[in-house]
Amino acid sequence: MFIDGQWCEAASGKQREITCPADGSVVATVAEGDASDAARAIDAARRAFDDGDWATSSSADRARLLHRLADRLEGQKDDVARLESLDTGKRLVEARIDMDDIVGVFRHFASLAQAHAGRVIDTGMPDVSSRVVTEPVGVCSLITPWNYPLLQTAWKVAPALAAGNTFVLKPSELTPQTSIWLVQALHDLGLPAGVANLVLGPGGTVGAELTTSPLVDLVSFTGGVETGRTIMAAAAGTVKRVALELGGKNPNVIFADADLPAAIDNAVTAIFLDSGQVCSAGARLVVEESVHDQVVDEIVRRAGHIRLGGPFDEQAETGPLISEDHLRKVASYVETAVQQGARLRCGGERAGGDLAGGSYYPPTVLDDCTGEMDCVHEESFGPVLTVETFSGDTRDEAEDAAARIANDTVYGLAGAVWTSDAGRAERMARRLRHGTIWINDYHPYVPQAEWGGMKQSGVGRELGIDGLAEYQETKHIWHNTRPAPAGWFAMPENA
Ligand code: TXE
Repeated sequence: MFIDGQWCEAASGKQREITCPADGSVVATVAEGDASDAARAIDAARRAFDDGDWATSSSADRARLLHRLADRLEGQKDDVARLESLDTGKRLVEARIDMDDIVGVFRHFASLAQAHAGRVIDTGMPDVSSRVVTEPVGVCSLITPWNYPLLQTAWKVAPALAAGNTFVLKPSELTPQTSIWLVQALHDLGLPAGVANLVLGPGGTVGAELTTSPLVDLVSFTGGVETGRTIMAAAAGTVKRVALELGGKNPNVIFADADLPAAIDNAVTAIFLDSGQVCSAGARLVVEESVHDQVVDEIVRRAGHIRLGGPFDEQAETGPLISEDHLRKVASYVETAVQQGARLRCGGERAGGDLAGGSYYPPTVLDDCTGEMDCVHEESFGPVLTVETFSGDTRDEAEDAAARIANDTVYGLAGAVWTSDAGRAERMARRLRHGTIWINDYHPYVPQAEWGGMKQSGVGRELGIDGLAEYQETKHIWHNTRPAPAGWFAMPENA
């Protein structure tokens, strides 16, 4: 762990083995901290914020640091991608793409750091200067999951540093290696001691301290909705600022008038990319009845040909699930779906043969799903596609039916609509209550655009311009350069 500019073991001396889910091999042994380690790290971050120079450093200096961090990652891309692949089991080629995205995220916030310095207000009073300035929020607890470990960390660390905050980072206990690389890189680049701290360990102890400590000002969390609720409640004790990204149950709506070859191919990627362990995965196919068979038969055929394999298997098209625990959860989700009446079209049983030693679950399609089934509402976070069908006698009825199904979820992270009718595309995009809508596409994102969820998918936004604002306080400074009595209350005589 890295606390106050020093690498250290856990106070308890405990350690944890990190295993690669592709084959169960041990790929690292790291410290396993507890609440006392988290408290030390928070103290260090607090001191660095209150007494150090970082919070008042120039935005140009902070931007320079982020650009140099991006340069370093570009130079070490293959090594860092390899660490990510070993921890997550994801294919090296995907981890490399993640690294390119991360470089883009650092550079985006480096440019933004200098672009939003506040604004001057025209009060109409010549003797008054009124301006709105931004300041860092303070000490930030950054809690990240295991599916895109360094990418999700970058979405938090980059704006936190760009805005002048100090932080304690707690990555998922399953995937710590690239966070270790990150804090070492920041240290090498001259970030003052105490600004970036890393504590490893479980959510129940380390995470709890990070979300309840009165010394923490902001908690930014990406993970499951249950944990998000716990964190929001924990942070309420001292009214911390919270930013939460809690996943989704994302509808991918295909109208009969869509470019079907493109829609089908993207529907396969939407759900099976990274074995469905993507918060914005297109896990709910919502398809117009007249093309249901054509679309679903082809998705099932394609799903059956997807090659599973480990990070360094060049033939593999997607990898394992993160852990045996997660595999059991996905398997039980599919079992419940079938019991509730969903029709299993492919997959549905863990992969055997050469893949039996890893946590592999094949692409799975559940057809004939309805809004009453748990599988349509709960996130499986695995390679499982549910299929719901809509129809309507008129254009408006079809759109109403599609929108009703697509919005019938407590989540609201992302969704897509496929149609060749531009008017319909625009109408649907506005009707869907999700934070990102793709029209005739699925999955791309850019760091310049905000990312985040409506409803129970979370609170706040990452990336874009708002992603920096999450880490900034706004202060209004009113300066009367010609002070005078207010004259509001009568001046008592002989006072
Ligand atoms: O996530 P957790 P888990 C969803 C997905 C998955 C489910 C559970 O549906 O099946 O969440 O996954 C830390 N206080 N997503 O159990 O528990 C934990 O140590 C503070 C969606 O792996 O949410 C880790 O660092 N922190 C998601 C982080 O929270 C706590 C990505 C995430 O773990 C804590 C991953 C506590 N009380 C899973 N308990 C997405 N939005 O992309 C745990 N943590």
